[in-house]
Amino acid sequence: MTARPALPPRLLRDLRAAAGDEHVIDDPELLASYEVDWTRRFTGRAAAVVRPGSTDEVAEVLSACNHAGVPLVPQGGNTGLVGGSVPRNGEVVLSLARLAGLEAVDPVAAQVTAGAGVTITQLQEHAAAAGLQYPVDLASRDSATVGGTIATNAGGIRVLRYGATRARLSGVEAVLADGSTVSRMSGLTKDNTGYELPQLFAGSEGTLAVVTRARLQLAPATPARATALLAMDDTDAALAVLQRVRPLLAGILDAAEAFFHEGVELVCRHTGIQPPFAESPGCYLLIECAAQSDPSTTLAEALAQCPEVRDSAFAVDAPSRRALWRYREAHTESINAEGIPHKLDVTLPLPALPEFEATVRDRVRAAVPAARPILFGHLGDGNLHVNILGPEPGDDRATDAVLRLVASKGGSISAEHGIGIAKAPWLHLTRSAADIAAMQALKRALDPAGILNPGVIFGASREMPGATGHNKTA
Ligand code: 2HG
Ligand code: ZN
Repeated sequence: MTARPALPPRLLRDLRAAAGDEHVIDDPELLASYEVDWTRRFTGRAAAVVRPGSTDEVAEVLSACNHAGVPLVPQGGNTGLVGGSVPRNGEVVLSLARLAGLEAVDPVAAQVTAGAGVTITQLQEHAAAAGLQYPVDLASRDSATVGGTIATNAGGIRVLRYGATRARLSGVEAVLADGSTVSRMSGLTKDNTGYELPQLFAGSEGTLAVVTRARLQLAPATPARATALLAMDDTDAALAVLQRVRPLLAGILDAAEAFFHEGVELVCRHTGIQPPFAESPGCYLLIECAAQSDPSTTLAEALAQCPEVRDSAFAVDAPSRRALWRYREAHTESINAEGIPHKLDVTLPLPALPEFEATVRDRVRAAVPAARPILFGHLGDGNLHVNILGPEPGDDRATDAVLRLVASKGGSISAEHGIGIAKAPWLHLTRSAADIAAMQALKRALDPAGILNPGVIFGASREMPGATGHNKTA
């Protein structure tokens, strides 16, 4: 790892004046947890961590860094999986954790204003207390934050019903690289007055602006749930079931998740739980319905129409449903317990997904014979998480093979985790040269000095501002 760079003394003074002495951290021991990501694959030195407590303080921090030409890495819950929220090259880490304000729910508009540092669990509990729900849901809900999920347009397990984070955004307040604040927080359903900045910032991975607050659209609560774990011969059969039940479960289908023997074996070994079925099927499909009143009869009747189902487990009460979800949600932690994975998060057009699933493991092993691929994901969205254990963190041969296969089948190299640092070299596989040029033009316009999350999305290309590090005034 590179040595820790010192900040210019004047900038250090400005950061302390902006956020307060105790919220500028440069003690190496205290910096450590901000410098490594959740997978342990991405790590680097920070010059310092600054933890502003308000939008105005964020604006002062950005203005000072912009003036000094010192880059920042915005960080929320640090649950990202593509290296976009940890420092690479001595940047300042801008932690948004203290922006944790949650205003009262507006029950008429079913909206709420939340600070960037509010966690998804806090937001969900707040919405539930008002008889509503925040339907973006993901396994990292206890740590992932409003700001981070907007910056990455996080998806999760209910996208097939509610859309990803972008679909929840009624407004955003954000600070631009020069310290100016843009704000679209009125929550108006209709407002066609030029470029919609909140939608532009969603998924921009901290490269265009720093989100400080958001106005979020909630949904009616769906307290009654029913969950089925199904054993299928293969992914083709799982897709056939999904196609058959979708119209029968219209308006109540909340999740359709797939996983495979390799993952269940790992989850059982890691967590100590028993496999769900006596015989391991070719594909597991987890279906959940949610409604105002008990959806279990509707779900059971729909599944009775599906001859593809070989075996099933059904759950209605919360502990039994949690037990079924555990097979799916414990994948990430169980993989992490085995080693440092390469994480690929891809979408395929649904008709191409079964063949991809059937061939991708061989492609991985052809690239790196000792590699162990583990697949799981959000079947309803055509989104598979291809985790690969075995290759060294810097060995990209298996990644290259998988992402090229995805591109050849008309898919995307990132369904929900974003490009970050991890996938920047492959962006060109599924975005055209014109697309990339337009995105770079936006980046240059909003962040001419390149201080916001340099290297993320576009890589450290020489044409991009800020690509060469930050020694301007050091
Ligand atoms: C999930 O769907 C997350 O659980 C994480 O997107 C996926 O660990 C992964 O690769
Ligand atoms: Zn996912």
